[in-house]
Amino acid sequence: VRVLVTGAAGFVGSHLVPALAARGATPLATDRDELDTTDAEALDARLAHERPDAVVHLAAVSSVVAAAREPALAFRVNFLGAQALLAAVARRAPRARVLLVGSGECYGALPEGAPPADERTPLRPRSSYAHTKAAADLLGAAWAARGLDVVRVRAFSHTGPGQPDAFVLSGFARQLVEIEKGLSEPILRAGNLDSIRDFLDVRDVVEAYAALLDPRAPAAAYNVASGVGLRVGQLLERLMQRIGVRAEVRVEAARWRPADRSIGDARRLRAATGWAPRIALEQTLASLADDWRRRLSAS
Ligand code: A2R
Repeated sequence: VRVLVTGAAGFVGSHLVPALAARGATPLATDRDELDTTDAEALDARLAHERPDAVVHLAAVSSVVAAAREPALAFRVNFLGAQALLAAVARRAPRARVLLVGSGECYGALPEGAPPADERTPLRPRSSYAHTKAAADLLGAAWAARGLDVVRVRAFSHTGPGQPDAFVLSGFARQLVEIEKGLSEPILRAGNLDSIRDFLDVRDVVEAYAALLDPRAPAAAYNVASGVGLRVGQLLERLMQRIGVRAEVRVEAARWRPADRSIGDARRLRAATGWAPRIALEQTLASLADDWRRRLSAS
């Protein structure tokens, strides 16, 4: 199976490409320099040339903060990029399965006491990032209704080795390892620690994506989630214990967003593919710490 991956040089792509190869697939990895997904002609030519069996669309403005800073760019890449990709697939590889990678953020904040969001939960996106991803999800549904084999993934938070420090747990791990190495004062800068998040290890997430490429999994929307919500502050506490450093936590206005609650129900994914997360949170936190120790010694 030949799988074209957009945004393959990013965080998830760098885990997905080897995972696909390990399963015996042939990943056709493209990064932004060789395939700009906002360039409809380039996409069309690439699809015509490769005629892949499947496409995993990762290319995106992937951070909530970056999308808030430049919403028009985020729409161009996340929504118009998805449109250009789906149109090119429809023309050039109409039987290919397309995994449109979206976000659990498209459900917005779960009310206190509400169960984890399943795929029938209404989309109530609250940030520019979530708006672009919810719009791309609806667009994917429209193309599916016209007969394209589109799987809409709604991935909740994920982390692991290689993640940029703009993402919360990776940013905490970097700061704590800097303190451990004596590179900075024992002060940890954070945003709102009261948000509830559902975290998976990126290595479990890419296994879910690989499983969803199996044509026996019905084309639909799928949450990729652990089903467990934890306070960001509690995650930070566990990371401090894991790394073995204490720091004074300073909540900074620039990082602060109102607290919200995001937890996903992935029973549909489990039923369709047999997927289950394998990596315990403690192992993810340990990998993040080791990765930052490596990255900071290299630099
Ligand atoms: O912005 P860069 O230079 O880091 O490149 C990113 C790339 N990208 C693009 N690729 C092609 N054409 C574009 N117009 C374009 N704009 C950005 O997509 C980056 O290499 C990749 C996305 O990777 P990350 O930012 O590391 O995101 P991550 O965490 O791997 O997330 C993958 C997907 C995204 O759709 C997220 O929104 C979703 O999972 O959660």
